Amino acid sequence: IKENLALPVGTTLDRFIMRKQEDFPYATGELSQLLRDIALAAKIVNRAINHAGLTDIGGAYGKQNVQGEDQQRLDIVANIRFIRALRNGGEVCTIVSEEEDGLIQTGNHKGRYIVAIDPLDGSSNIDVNVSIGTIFSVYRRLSDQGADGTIEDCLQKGTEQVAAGYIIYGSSTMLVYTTGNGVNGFTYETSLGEFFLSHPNITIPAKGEIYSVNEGGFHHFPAGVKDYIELCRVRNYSARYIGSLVADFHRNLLKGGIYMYPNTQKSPLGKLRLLYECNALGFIVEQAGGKASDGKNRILDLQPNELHQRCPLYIGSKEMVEEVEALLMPRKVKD
Ligand code: P6P
Repeated sequence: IKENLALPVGTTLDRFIMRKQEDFPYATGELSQLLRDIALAAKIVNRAINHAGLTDIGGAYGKQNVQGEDQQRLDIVANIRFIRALRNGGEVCTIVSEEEDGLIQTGNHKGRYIVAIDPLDGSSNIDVNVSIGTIFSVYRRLSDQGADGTIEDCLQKGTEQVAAGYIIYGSSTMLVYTTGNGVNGFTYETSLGEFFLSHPNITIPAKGEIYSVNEGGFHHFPAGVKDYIELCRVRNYSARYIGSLVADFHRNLLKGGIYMYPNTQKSPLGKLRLLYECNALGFIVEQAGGKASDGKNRILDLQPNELHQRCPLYIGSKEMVEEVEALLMPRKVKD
């Protein structure tokens, strides 16, 4: 299938989605419609972000989300926009959002899909004009159509994803996604209101010379991570950490590199969320030839037990992730 996917750069997202749907004989178009719904919301959120400096939409909202994080006004706007687009699209029965404690039932009882989403990750960077992103993950429901989706529908392993992607609102706005057949990137042309294929068949180099980690936590990291960071320094790798997961991930995906958010004593499972951050980026990175691990296990194999559970994340170039995993293996005590 990959061969005939070589659509020319400049193909619109719509045409690309239609073409990929043709390659799946039993596709009914519902997933295609879902992807269009996400792209629509992305255009609306992009406009809100670009005007944040000029409208009073920036800054803190004065409330905290279920994570205990100060909600930014744009977090709320993005959350509302993606939920509304998915509800109106009709394909999604239930949504898990970083901004909401429990399941969001759309009322689309015939909807066959579940979406887990971080509507605006890294939003504390908005007021300082640093790139931010939306991360999403799509599952087929396990429960029968005709009612709300269930918690079991939402706690599926990452291997069960049917699609995953992110939008990066940066120097240009891009949508990068996979439906399990490679990774493709689309750049938004605001004057036309269209996403155009700009990065067909993205593959991540097997190794790179960029490492992304908050070295402020160095003394609290597991020994294997400290050893790996020391190796990166000795090898004169570039330390690049924007503090915005989507921006750090996107750069490493294109150039090669590793992003690490380790566990510490204070945060034994790290900070990042399995359902709508680690699983989505894990699916994408594997489809691009990379690797995503919690330090020991493949991220996509982890069985979620609760909606907002956290996990440590080591993600990026395959050989770099494997090197950290090796250093994190329990040391055989020399007898
Ligand atoms: P720290 C942003 O809050 C975020 O979830 C990711 O986007 C980012 O990579 C990470 O947290 C930054 O966390 O602890 O390094 O500030």
